[in-house]
Amino acid sequence: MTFPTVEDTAVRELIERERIRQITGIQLIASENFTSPAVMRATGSVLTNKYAEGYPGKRYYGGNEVIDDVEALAIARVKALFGAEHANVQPHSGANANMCAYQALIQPGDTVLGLSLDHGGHLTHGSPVNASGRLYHFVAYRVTPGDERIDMDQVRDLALEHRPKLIVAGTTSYPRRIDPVPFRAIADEVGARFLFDAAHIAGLIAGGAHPNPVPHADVVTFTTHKTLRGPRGGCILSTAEHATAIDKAVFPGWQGGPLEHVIAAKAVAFFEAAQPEFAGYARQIVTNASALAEALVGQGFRLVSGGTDNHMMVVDLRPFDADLTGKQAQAVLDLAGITLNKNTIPDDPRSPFVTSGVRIGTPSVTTQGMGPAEMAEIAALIARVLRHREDEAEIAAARRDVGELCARFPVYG
Ligand code: DSN
Repeated sequence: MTFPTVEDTAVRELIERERIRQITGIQLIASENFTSPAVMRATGSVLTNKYAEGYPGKRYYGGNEVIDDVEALAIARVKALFGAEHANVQPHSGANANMCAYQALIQPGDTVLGLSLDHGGHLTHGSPVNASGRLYHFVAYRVTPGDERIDMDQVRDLALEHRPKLIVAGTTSYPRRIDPVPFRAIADEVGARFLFDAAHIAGLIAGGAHPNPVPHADVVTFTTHKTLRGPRGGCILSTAEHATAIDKAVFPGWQGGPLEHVIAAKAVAFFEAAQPEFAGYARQIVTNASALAEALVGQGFRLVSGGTDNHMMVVDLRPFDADLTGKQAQAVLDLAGITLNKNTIPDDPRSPFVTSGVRIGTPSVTTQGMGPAEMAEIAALIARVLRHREDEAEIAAARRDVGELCARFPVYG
């Protein structure tokens, strides 16, 4: 054995500090979750040692007979979970999955319709600072000024005007249900492909709490670590028609060696999401989000679009306190052990680094076993900290209450 005998205590201590931060604070970032010990075991396994460029049965390295079985198992499980004809489980992230999907479906310079980043879309839906916006000609649809929801008439008008080759649905900070059917109809009307980015809601779809876009979309991309509660990573589902193009776009198109330890952990997560209790978990995420939304409104906050149908809400802080920015709210709530992220609201007068809003999600607290009663407690804690944001003693008292709440719901036993 030639491993060092001296232990790297610095990293061990940092991991322990982060573990304590996670379990003693309220985790409300809509794109995060607590993954299971089984998922973490797979992620930390010897599979990290193996190179496996290629696909099961077609590798560029020897010794992949076990790895082939791991990847084939992950593929079979995710296809069954979502009813997909084809799956690629290799994308390292959701951003990679989207870039691979674009490469498979369209050519550089082609026109694509996607939701504007500042109205809830993702960087990879054509932001000019992202490769998607540099490689492709994105035209943005936006939420309406009135009800702050995606307006399918506007999507259709833009599609008829710009004749995109691809229409992208799916969001990163949009609190409402997205129906894939009208998107498919518009794509068919203008001869476009249809990509659904299900990164945020993959777990809600797997649990039957939101409509499944797989029967309607050419390609569905998602991340495995958000509501789906798996390891950090991405995945692409497609019709059989696009299978070869998707696989070529992932490898050798965008990636080299796949992370087979993460793919094994994805397989574990797909297994867990297929268990009957996962449907209850997915429903509870949505129930908790509704309860938290209602309680926040009761505390004087305005919610973008008036509420939520999914796992998240976007809070417009201005009616609560016109001077309070999202940046300040995030920072002071961090001091109280409440973790969320600043977020632009539609047509935000403040910059994305400052913002007038915050985004709040319920996947993590639901994994901990919290329910509507705790959502009311959390809303009261958020309002208390923000009302007394200059008062160190009050923030410290709230921090203690946060710790007590979390201690009642120990996520890892
Ligand atoms: N960063 C993710 C989120 O928080 O929604 C999207 O990639």
